[in-house]
Amino acid sequence: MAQCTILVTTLPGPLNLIGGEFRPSASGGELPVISPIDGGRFAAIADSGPEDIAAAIVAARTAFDGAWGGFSAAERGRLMLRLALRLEAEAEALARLETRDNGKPIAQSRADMAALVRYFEYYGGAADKLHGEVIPFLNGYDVMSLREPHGVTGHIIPWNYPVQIFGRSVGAALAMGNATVTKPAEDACLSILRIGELAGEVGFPPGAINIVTGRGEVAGKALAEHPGVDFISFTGSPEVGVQIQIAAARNHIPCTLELGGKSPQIVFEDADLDAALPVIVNAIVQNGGQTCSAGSRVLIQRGIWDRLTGLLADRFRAVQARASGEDAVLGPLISARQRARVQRYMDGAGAPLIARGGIAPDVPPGGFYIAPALFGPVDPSSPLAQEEVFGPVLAAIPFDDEAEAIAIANGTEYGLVAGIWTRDGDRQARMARAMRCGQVYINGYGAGGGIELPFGGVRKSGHGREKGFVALHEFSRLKTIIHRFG
Ligand code: TXE
Repeated sequence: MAQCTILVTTLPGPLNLIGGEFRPSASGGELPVISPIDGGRFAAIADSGPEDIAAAIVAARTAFDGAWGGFSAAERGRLMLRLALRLEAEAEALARLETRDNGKPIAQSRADMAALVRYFEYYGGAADKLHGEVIPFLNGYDVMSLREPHGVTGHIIPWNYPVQIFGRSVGAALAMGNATVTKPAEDACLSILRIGELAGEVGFPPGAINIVTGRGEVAGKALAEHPGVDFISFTGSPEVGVQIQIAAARNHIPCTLELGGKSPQIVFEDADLDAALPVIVNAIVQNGGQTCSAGSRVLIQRGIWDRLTGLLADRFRAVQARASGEDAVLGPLISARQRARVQRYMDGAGAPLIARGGIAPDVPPGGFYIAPALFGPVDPSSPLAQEEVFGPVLAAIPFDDEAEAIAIANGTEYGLVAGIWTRDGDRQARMARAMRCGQVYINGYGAGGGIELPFGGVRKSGHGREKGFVALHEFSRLKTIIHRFG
C-alpha cells in the first residue's frame, strides 16, 4: 500500500488556543479524531462549549484593544510574512498531518499548504496597501474615508479545505487588524491548531488568533450568536448558513457566507476536447468532489454527446480511490456520514450509469472510500442535477444551443462557478455575462489555487467575496471623517 508516513500532531492533547495559551475546554470534554484513511481514532480534540467561546472572544477583544491593536499596518504585514515563511518551512509536516486528519491525497494537502503560504504572503503584503480617499466636498472642508477593522471577527470553517479557508479568511482579517476567533470543523482541525501554535512562535501577540474546536451546533452556534463578535465569516452548508445570517442579523453585524454550489462545465461542439477532458474530470474528482466549486454538472452540446461521454467514461473507469499516498488522485471521503450521503445520491440517481471507477484492493478496510461515478443523460430538474452531492459524482446533461445551455446552467438555486468550453470568442463573452454566478472560467477551470481571485456566490451559494484584494473590504469597514476648517 502506497500510504505515506504521517506525523502525529505535536500538540499535547485536546486543547483550544485562547489568549496565546493551549488549554482544555471548560467542561474537559473531548471528541475523537478519526482518520478517514482507515477509520481509526488517532487523536482527540476539545469538545468546547459557550464558556470557551466566550473566553476566546474576551481574549480577542483584549488583543484588539491592546497589543495587537497597537501594531501598525506595516508591522502586521511583516508578522504575517514571517508566519508565511514559517508555514513554508513546516509545509510537509503540516501536509502529512492534514492527510491523516482529513484523508485527502498527500498531493492535495501539499497544494493546500502552498495556498496557505500564499494567503499569508498575499495578505501580509497587502496589509498596508488599502488606502482611503480624500473626497471633494464643500469649500472649507476636508473629507477623508478611512478603512478600519471590524474588531473581533468570527470564522466558522468546514472540513473540506481547512487550511485554505483559514488562510483566505483569517489571513484577510488579520491583515486589516481584526482579532480573530476560529471554530474549525470537528471532522478536520488539527492543522489549524498547529498553525495557531506556529503563529505564537513567530510573534503574534496572545489573543490575535484564537482557535476553539467543538461541535457546530454547540461551539459554532455559540460563536455565531455571541454579541461580542463584530463580523462572521462562514463557509459550510446552506442550512447552517441561514442560521448564521439570522444570528448576525440579531446582533446587527455583517457576515459573508460561502455555501457551496452545483457548478456547470459547459462544453460546446467547437471546444478543444483534449484540453477540456482532464480538467473536467479533475474538477469533480479533486478532493473527492468535496469542493464548493466542484464542477459537478457537465453540459454537453448534443453533436459531441457520444464522443465526450465516451472519453469521460474511459477516464472515470481509470480512477481508483486509494489510501491518499503519493499515487492517490482520489482518497477517502471525510466520514462515514458523508460517504452514506454520496451513496444515497448514487442509488437514487434516476439516470443511466455511464461509467464507474474503482477502489484499490489494498485500501484499509475501515476507510471511507467510494468509487467515482458518471451518470447521464441526467434530467436537469432531478436531485442529482440540482443538489450538492459533495462527492465524486458527475451529472452529464445534453443541450442543443446556447439558450438552452444558459437555462440549464442557471437553473439551480446555486451560483458559484461556471466553466465555458468553446473556441468562439463572441460566444465566450456572451456566455460569461449570462452566467448567474460569482466566477466564470473560459477554457479552463480551478487553475492555480486562485488565491488572488475574488470568490463567492449568489443566492444559495452565499454572498460576500473572499480571496483577492477585495476581501480586505469585507474584513474592514469604512469611516468617513468630515473636517471643517477655518
Ligand atoms: O456542513 P456544516 P457539513 C455542504 C456539502 C456537505 C454539506 C454538509 O454539501 O455535504 O454541506 O456538510 C459548523 N452554528 N458543505 O455538515 O454543518 C461546523 O461545525 C454554527 C459545503 O459538514 O455546515 C463546521 O465548522 N456553526 C461547504 C461548519 O459549520 C455550525 C463546506 C460547516 O459544517 C452549526 C462544507 C451551527 N448550528 C459543507 N452547525 C463549502 N461551501 O465548501 C455546524 N456548524
